[in-house]
Amino acid sequence: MKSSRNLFLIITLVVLVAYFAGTVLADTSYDEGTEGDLSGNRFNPTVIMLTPGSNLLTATSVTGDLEYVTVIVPNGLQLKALILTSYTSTDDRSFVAVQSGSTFTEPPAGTNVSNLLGYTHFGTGLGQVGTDLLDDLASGAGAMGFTTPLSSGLYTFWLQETGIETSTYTLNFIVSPSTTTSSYDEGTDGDLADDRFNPTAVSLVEGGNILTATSVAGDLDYVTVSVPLDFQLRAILLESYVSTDDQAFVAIQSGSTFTEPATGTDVSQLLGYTHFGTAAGQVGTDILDDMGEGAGAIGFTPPLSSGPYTLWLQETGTATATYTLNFVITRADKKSYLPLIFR
Ligand SMILES: [Ca+2]
Ligand SMILES: [Ca+2]
Ligand SMILES: [Ca+2]
Repeated sequence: MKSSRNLFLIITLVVLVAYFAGTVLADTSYDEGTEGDLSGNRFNPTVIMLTPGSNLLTATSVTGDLEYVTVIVPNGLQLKALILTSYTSTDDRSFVAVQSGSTFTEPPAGTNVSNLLGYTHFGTGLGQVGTDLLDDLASGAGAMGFTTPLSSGLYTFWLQETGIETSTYTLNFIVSPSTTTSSYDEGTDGDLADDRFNPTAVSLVEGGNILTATSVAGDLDYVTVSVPLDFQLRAILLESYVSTDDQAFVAIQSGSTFTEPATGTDVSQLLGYTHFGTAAGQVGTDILDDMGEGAGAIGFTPPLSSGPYTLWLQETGTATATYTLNFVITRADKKSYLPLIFR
């Protein structure tokens, strides 16, 4: 009875994932449509704490509507890109500028450009939809300029549509670990263990830890990752996913073995699980939070504290799937994680 119910859960999940195919998942998001207009006060901007992976900001602006938003890039992380995901307006461009810090010191009229870290126009008129705006911001003429990525700290953005046409756009703040280590690659290090009682051991270090694996029907992959003392597993970014099957499966348990079998799995014994792949637009996003929401499992909200965790990775279909996961390890105490201003 139990296994058939669990199979039903997994089938339900597959259907749900398929239903949401095409939507872009975000690890954090702010949408003016549901969460209210972004602050118009440059001395008291709306604050958004960025997390590793994808952070969506959707805003609507028109003449007179100023938007100020401060993003926090925690220690150990960096702002890698600012993708213009979508832009809808009869005016083909809006404006964005950025300064370091938690306020925007320059006024919207009589702005001294030399006090800006950077600025750019953005929109359909400049063919930027789907592209990175961070490098455009970095090269704003007369501004201080910067090199990408932007390191940990606070940055305040001033967004504005100066025209009388309403513009609605979505920006994706892409956050990655500031250092990255190659941890395991099946291509060179060999197939991950098929024996759930004797998984392949991978130790994790501060920053990003890259694991690349290939799976197909019949190839079970079990890996035990150890989160060091005083550190946390903050995210597992799906860096890439290549397969004609648009999703594979991953589950996680605490400890250094995987107690549940691959068939007749009792989902309630799992810490979490999720499907992952291109089906639900997860490439570039964190899948650890998706695992924490696996229906019927124990469940968790990232980060996960120090200790061993065992992952069961599997591609159940006949199509080979190759994927790269990035385990993001950050310091556990808040003082070491958040920028100086919060200590
Ligand atoms: Ca607005
Ligand atoms: Ca494998
Ligand atoms: Ca294997």
